[in-house]
Amino acid sequence: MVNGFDFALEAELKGALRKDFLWGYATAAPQIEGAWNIDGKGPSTWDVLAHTPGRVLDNSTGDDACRSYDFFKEDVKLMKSYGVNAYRFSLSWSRIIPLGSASDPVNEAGLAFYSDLIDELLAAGITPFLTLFHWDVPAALEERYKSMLNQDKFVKDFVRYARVCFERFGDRVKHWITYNEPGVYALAGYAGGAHAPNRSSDREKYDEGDTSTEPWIVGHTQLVSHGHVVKVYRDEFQPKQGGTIGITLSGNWSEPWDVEDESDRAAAQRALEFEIAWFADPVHGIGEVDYPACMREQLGDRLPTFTDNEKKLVRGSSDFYGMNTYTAFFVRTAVPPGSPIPPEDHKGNLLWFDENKQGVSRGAESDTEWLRTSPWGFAKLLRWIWSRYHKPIFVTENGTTTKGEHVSAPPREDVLNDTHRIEFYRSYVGELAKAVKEEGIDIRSYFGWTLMDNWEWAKGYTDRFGVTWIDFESPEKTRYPKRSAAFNRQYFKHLIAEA
Ligand code: GBH
Repeated sequence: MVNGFDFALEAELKGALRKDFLWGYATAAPQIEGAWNIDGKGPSTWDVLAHTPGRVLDNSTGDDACRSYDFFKEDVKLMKSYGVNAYRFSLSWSRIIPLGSASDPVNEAGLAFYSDLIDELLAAGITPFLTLFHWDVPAALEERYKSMLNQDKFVKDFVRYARVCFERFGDRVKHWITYNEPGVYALAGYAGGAHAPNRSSDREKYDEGDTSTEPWIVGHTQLVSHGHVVKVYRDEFQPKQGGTIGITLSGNWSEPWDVEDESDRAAAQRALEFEIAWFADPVHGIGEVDYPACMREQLGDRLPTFTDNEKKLVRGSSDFYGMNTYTAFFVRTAVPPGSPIPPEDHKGNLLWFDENKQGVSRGAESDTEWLRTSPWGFAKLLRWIWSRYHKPIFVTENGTTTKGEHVSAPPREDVLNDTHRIEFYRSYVGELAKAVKEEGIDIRSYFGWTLMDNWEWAKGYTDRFGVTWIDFESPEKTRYPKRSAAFNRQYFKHLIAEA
C-alpha cells in the first residue's frame, strides 16, 4: 500500500516505463484560460460561437473558464504537487496575433503570458509540450476568407504564427505539436456543425456549409499547413533549438459487432481508416502518399488529391505518433453494398453499438454518452498503430468524466473520491505499461485529460473531465484536488523506472 493505493496487481509492471517517460496533464487554451478579451487578445471562432445564443448546451461561455490566465502560477504549483514532469497546453493564436494573418501585428502582452508560463513550468521542473492549434481560429480569418476553406491564404497565416512561436519560445520549448485532432476539428466544425465555425449541410441548425465536401477540404488544409510548418521548424529552428515536432491525431478503437461477420470486420477496419488513417497514412505511412483506399472509394473526388509538393511536405512530417484516445465502439456496416451511401456520411458508412453480438458491453458508463471505460480497446489500438506506423508513440490525451460531480461547493469527500476515474486511469495506464513491457512498443509519454474541470466546448460546463474539481460559481474558480490526482502520482512513480 502506498498512501492508500495498492499496486499488488501491478507489481510486475514496476519500472516498466522508461526513466525519461513524460507524464502529466493536457489542457487547451479556450477551455481554461478565460481572459477572452483581455490584454489585447482578439476573438476566436470559439468566442464567436459562445456568444451566439443556442450554440452551447448550458448557454455558458469560456469568457472566464478556469481563469488560468490569472492563476497560472497556482496551476503550476498544483501540478507540482501532483508529481507531474510534463504539461501539455495550447496557445491561443488570437492572443498572440489578434487578427491572425501574416501581415497583422503580434500582441506582446499575449506572448509575455506564455513566456511567463513556460518559465514558471521550467522552474518547477515541468517539461512544456506546446500545441499550436487546439481548435480556436482567429475570428478575423474566418470573416476575411473562411479560414481553412482557403488553403493558400491559411497556410501563409498559420506558418507565420508558428514562426513567431518558434522564435519566441523555441529556446525553452523542445516539444511542439502543430494540430490537435485535425479530424475532429474538420468533422465537428464542418460536418456535424456543433463546433466552430458551425458549418454543416443541416439547414435547420446552420446557415452555411456543405457536409459532403468541406470536412475533406479542411482536413487537407490542416495536413498541408502542418507540413509547411514542420519544414520551417526543421530547416530554420530544429538545427539550433534541437526540439521535436509532430501532429496529434484522435482515434478510438472500433471492434466488429460480430467478429464472425465479414461485413462487420470490414466496418471496423473502415472505422479505423476513416478516423485515424485519414491523417496517419499520409503522414506516417509508407508507399504512395494518399488517403486510404476505402475513403477514396466512398468519397471519390470530393476527397482532395495531393500535389507532388504536398506529398513531399506531408510524408514523414511528424517526429512521433501523437495519440489522443478515449474509448471503443462496436460497429457494423450501415448501408448494404449496392445501395448508395449518403454524401453527408463522413465516418465510413457505420452503425455503432454499446454491446457486441454476445451482449458484452464496451465498458462502464461515464458521465458522457460517447465515453465508456474500454481499456481492452486501448490495448488493441496501441498495437494497431504500432504495427501500421512503427513510430514512437506519445499519448497526448486520455481521460474520462465520472457521474455525480455536478454538486455545489464545497464538494464532499466522497465526490472528490472519484473511484470511476481512478479505475479508468488504472486500467488504461496499466495497458500502456503492459504494451511497453510485453511487446516493446515504444511509448514515451502519457497526458491525462485533463488537469481540471473546464469549459468542454459546446457542452459548456456539463462535462467534468478534470483530476481537479473546479467551483465555477466562485470568482476565483477554486480548485479542489480529486483523489485521482493522488492516484496517478503514486501510479506513475511505481511504473517509471528509477534513474
Ligand atoms: C478531445 O477530443 C479534445 O481534444 C479535448 O479538447 C476535449 O475536451 C476532450 O476530447 C473531451 O471531450 O457526441 O457522439 O458525436 C476527443 C474526441 C471527438 C470525442 C468528438 C467526442 C463527439 C462524439 N472527441 N466526439 S458524439
